[in-house]
Amino acid sequence: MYKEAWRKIKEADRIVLLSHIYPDGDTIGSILALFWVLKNSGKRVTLFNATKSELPLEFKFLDGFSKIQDKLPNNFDLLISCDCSSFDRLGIEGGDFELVNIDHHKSNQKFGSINLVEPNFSSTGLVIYRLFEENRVKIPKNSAYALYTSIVDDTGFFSYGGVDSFAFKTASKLIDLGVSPEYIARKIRGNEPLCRVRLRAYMLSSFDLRFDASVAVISFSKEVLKSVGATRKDSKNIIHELLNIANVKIAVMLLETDEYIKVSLRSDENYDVSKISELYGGGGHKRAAGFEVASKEMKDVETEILNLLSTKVLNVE
Ligand SMILES: [Mn+2]
Repeated sequence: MYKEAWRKIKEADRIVLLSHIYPDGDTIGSILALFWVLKNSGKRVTLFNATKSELPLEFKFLDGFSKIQDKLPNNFDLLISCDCSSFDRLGIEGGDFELVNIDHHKSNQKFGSINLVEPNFSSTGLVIYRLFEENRVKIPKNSAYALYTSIVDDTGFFSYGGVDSFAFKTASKLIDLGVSPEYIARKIRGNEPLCRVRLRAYMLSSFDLRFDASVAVISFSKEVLKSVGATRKDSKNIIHELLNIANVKIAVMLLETDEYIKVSLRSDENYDVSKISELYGGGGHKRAAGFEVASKEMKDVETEILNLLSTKVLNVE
């Protein structure tokens, strides 16, 4: 598969690299890592994200970040999607085109003409790394920085479930290529926007505990988001802090937007929250999953999710 995917990519001249809507460091790092390799080999490459205003700015230190645009070129030979579990996460219209789908979500819907999906890898950056390695592609320093960012962002700096020796070995090889782990950690963690800090302060003073304090829940209404000046992107990964509380097994975050309620779930190793996201057509992993619910009140969604968690995940009597 890795050889076939690379052959397909080499045949194309005009290539668009697609990251998913409401992007994270994995999808951004993956497209930027591919970007420099393809650009250096003379391809015409476009970096695409459909929700440009939601780009997390802590990744702006990566070379090429400012080239990410929300318009597709009129003509192209090939699309490559990175870290997207379903076609609608790309934010583009369907059409008659070739698409290489590179991902690591077990819920991936294999919507590409070629699907390079590794559900046991902890980030898509690792799939890109394997693609380069299998095809003996030399990795330039700016791509190495992007891949290292993918790896650390999707593993919470090597601390979430799914981290294995492959993640560490790859990180080690990227360090040998010149990556500074200290620089990347400082750029990502030391650039927290004030609105995010305020959103966290609200969360820590307002969350609820349920089921003998095994589930922590936080809801961010539109009013709350507005009062601290935060948007959806500022809530990214914020609920890990609730999962860190002693005894908490599952953390739930609800976030209200004009169109829907966004639900994020995190759990410890004994609970599979992807069971819930599957019921809503969402995606994710065993310990980190998410989905959106339209046309319902936030309070009702919360009650519904807590009921489902108690019967399907916690198995509370
Ligand atoms: Mn990912």
